[in-house]
Amino acid sequence: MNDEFLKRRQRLIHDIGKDSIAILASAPRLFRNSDVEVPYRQNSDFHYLTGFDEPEAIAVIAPGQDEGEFILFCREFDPLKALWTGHYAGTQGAKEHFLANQAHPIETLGERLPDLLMNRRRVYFLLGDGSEDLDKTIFNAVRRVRTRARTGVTAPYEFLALEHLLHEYRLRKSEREIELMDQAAQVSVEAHKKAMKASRPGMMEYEIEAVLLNEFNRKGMRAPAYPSIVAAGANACVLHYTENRSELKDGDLLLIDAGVENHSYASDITRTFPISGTFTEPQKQLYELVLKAQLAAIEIIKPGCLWNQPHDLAIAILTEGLIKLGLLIGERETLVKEEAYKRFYMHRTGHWLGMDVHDVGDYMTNGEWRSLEEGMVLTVEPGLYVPNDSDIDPCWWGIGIRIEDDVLVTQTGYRVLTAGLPKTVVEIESYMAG
Ligand SMILES: [Mn+2]
Repeated sequence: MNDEFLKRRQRLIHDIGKDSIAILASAPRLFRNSDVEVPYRQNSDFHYLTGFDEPEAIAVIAPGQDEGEFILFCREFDPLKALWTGHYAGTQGAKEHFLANQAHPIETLGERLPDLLMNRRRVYFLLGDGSEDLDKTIFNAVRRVRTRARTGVTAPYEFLALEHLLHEYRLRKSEREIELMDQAAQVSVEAHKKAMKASRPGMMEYEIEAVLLNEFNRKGMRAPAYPSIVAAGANACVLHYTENRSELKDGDLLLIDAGVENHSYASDITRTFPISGTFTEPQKQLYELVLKAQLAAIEIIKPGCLWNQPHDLAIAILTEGLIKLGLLIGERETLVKEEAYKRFYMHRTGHWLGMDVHDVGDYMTNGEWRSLEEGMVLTVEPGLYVPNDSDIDPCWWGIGIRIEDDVLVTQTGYRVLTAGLPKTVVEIESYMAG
């Protein structure tokens, strides 16, 4: 993996050039309460360039720097501290295990930075990533370089958003990244299968959440990529429902939106299935409509397909189906134009997927929807959510359905990373009965 981090830094060095420097900070440690920490998760951009997953670190990429181009400022190793917190790299480890050309104690950043900034024109740094301390340190260092002007030294005068470059890199996944995402997908598929099998009337949503988390943990992937949504019945109509405290009732559907993270790479799956193991007629009709939209949206994915095409296709199919079921009245084109479907389908059909569950990368470039390219990964997740409104036939009330898979754009089309999880009505019913 070190090769890959090295390659990424070399790419950045090539792209920003010798008169530039890039500086980024590790994610801060977060506290849940008093001195209890939230499990540490490295900043995705920092991880992408360094693989160094410790807090209190600053990475400097300095093209052409004599003593080496990758400089890591980190916590100096202290055996007494390690007794409490466990092992960490220290400056020696940063060089040995993370290929830093130079490593210095984090406390020395302020005094060393002016020399690194000297005679460079541009500074690339992450804008708005919350590391205000680093912003201050950078600008202080620039001021100090300016005071040396009379010795012929020049200070940087262009400050650019590093993420603009990095997020383009991150959008196209390497083979190794796809491998990590495949592993995450497989574990999430297995967890969803177990949850499907375990569900029965009378259980609580949190018990099903426990089944998911158990499977994640058992596979050594200890963090979900986002809080799991386990939503029975009408709870499914709350898009970001994470309370997970209701009872699973006979005759209702259960919507599960959950995925694990593997070495910083996310998976993101949603399935909706009947708690009793059998769909009612109205549930089945809506389910098959969402499935039809999802399969059609996936089917058109290939290089050159525009970002919004799967979404537009899903909307057309859902609107058409809602008219047939009597949930919308009117002509398809008009209803699509008026966005009448938004009453039942209010979110987009997908998002980039990568280190962040809603991954980075522009969806539009030069005012146009972006073309999909080989190596990009996106979710396809249409849904329908029917409110308990008096003008709607009560047989549909409170039904919430979403079906979501993770899709890799390949050279000629697509590959569903999350395949192998029951999805059709027949597959789900027979799997739950088996
Ligand atoms: Mn998603």
